[in-house]
Amino acid sequence: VVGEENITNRYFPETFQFGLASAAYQVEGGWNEDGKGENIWDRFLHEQPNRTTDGKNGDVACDSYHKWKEDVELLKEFGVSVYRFSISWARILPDGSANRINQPGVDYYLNLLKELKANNIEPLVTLYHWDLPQHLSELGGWLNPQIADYFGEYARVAFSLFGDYVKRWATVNEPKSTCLLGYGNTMDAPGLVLIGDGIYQCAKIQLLAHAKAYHIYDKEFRPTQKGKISLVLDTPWNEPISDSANDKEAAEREMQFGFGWFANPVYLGDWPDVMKERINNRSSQEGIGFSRLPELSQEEIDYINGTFDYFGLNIYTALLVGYIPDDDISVPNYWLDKGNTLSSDPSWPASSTDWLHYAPFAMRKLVNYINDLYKPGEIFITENGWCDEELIEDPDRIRYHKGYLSSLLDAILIDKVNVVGYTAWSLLDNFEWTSGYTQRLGLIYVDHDSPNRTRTWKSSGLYYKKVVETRCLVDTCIDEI
Ligand code: PNW
Repeated sequence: VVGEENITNRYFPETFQFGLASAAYQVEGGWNEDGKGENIWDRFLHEQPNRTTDGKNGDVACDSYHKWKEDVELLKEFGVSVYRFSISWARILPDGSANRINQPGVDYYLNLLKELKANNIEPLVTLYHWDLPQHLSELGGWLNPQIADYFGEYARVAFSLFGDYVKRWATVNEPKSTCLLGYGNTMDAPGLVLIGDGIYQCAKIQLLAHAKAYHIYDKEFRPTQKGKISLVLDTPWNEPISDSANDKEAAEREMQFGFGWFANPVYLGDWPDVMKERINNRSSQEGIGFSRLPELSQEEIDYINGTFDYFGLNIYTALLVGYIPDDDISVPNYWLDKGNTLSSDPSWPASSTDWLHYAPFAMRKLVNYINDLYKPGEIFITENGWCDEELIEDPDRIRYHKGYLSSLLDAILIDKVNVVGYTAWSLLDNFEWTSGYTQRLGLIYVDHDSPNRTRTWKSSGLYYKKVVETRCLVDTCIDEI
């Protein structure tokens, strides 16, 4: 299989950090316990249970709100040095506003952070993994520019309460997913369909929110806490479907619309040119007197540009991208703005979910692309994982992590890209958004029918534990230890 030629006895550098990742709504449960406020996912799924495949929600999830000690125990058994988790905004600020702090929620995260510290596991803390406080959604959510101010206040509270424990922060997780799935189609909360305009406003406001949190950290906390802060972006690797100039250009445009949309303002300044041109042109052809892509003023460009200390990357898969003519102006729509056909190669093994295929070369190509174009200094792989249905013996997940980690090793050892860590998605089989509990990405199996949410090691978990211990991917060098 492509990418597996080089799986030999090579070692990850001593300083490379292995870890596991999760997110609050997907694991915590305790949705209304001890003063937690309601968030958009609580509201979305309580009102419309049919949004998920199995009709289930995150009310209990993996019950990590009660089982956090057991989670840390598992992390310790893995031997990992980093755990990526997210804070539930409404658990510490029930209305989203810093005027009311919920102490039991704060204590939950302090307990978790102290337990991690006692076990020598560093936290990588995400401030926003999609669970906006419901009150803020009623103010317009990510369409209201003032949400960036609320986010800044929330970030300040988090830095001051938890910052002594946290050396690596992520502000927002996958703003593209928040905007496209939450505001562009009915997939995610809050379930709005503003695919031609709202999604672009959402993007701008999330970038301003990220930048606000970055500047607050930079000025008020960095001098004493000395941590790093960035945001987490995701993209598949976009491979042209043929060698034709049109398809190559389409693949690059796909990167610009799907990744540069957020990466360019933060790492280079301003939206990608191709987005500005196409959306402006199409807006005027549609009869709109301004671009649906809101302009970034010079002041906003300067405020957002450079707000990173590393590059947080979620990478799962690859796509084949093909050119289609840009002549359909029937409706204002992101997918038409971008153009392109997307498909996957029949030779890439499929997972149980349609968007995810085994394409390990994607890892090496993408980290090189980022390193060359954005020059972030350091890259941290914040998510990478495989999806199946209900397996404890899961050889395909072993193949996945082995293949992608080998591809990453090529980038580190051969291409000299500075990738400093990897948190596999995910520690546990958790609430997989609109797939409910039917799609599983954990390295630890969770019995979601047992009141205890019993955790069981999968064969992939045992494999990853070996990798962490030996810093190597195959038995031949595992034997050398
Ligand atoms: C991630 N893609 O989203 C999310 O951050 C997690 O919360 C989620 O559980 C995980 O994926 C698995 O779905 C992505 O198509 C979904 O490249 C799709 C892609 C990337 C990220």
